[in-house]
Amino acid sequence: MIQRFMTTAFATVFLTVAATMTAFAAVDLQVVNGAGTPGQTARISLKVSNAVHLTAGQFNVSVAATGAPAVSLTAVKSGQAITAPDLCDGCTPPGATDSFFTSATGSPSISAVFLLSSDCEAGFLQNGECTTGHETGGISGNDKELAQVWVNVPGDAPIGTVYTVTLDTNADFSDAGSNILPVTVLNGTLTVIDVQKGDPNKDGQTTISDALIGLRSIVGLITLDADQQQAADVNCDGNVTITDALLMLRFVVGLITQYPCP
Ligand SMILES: [Ca+2]
Ligand SMILES: [Ca+2]
Repeated sequence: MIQRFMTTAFATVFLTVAATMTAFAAVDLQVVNGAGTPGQTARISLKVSNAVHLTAGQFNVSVAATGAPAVSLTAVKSGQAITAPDLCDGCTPPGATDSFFTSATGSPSISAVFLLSSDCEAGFLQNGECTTGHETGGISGNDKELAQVWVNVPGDAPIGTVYTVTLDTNADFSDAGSNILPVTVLNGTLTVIDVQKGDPNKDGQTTISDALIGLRSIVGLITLDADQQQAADVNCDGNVTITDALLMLRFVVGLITQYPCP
């Protein structure tokens, strides 16, 4: 009797462990809330967390607001996490359309498919399959920018409009070992703004490009329009100077998270 109980107990433990080993943790796919100005292109960032050698998947993004003019989604492009030359074949710098990223265009929703390389540690490839735990390809970690969704904000979109950005994964993601990974999505928003501090190129975020615009205007290579002048004057002293450019650079690298004035 005791022996049968023990056998059953061991079998239960074994099955539980086996089930745990084959159940993969969900990858989180998140919309980073963004902003855009009317008549300009905004980039909505999609980040993944809990990724372990994420190599493939597909998703759909919709951007809509009740009663507001419809946006046009022009492309899904590679994110900052996809920079390593060995991460995919034929990769180009972030923001470019990569061969591994295919997307449909031109409507309030867009679908994309991505496929990264799935490498294996030397000596662990047997019969064409990589031994579990020895995959090396794909994206791993948290807060990795998988993609940027490029959105044309309509010229007549009222300031303050909040578009809802909805994600849908109609197929599970998979890892370098071809294991199916469940996906948890977190939706976000795209807010229509007039002028955003630190964003003279009006793409909804501060990047190195904005700091360079400030620097180029300081040395007279370019002339800023009124909106750009207001966006690049991040300390609100009425002029665009080296101080503003440095503040934007500090923002880009994360040394500051907000500007001295709104
Ligand atoms: Ca910008
Ligand atoms: Ca200034």
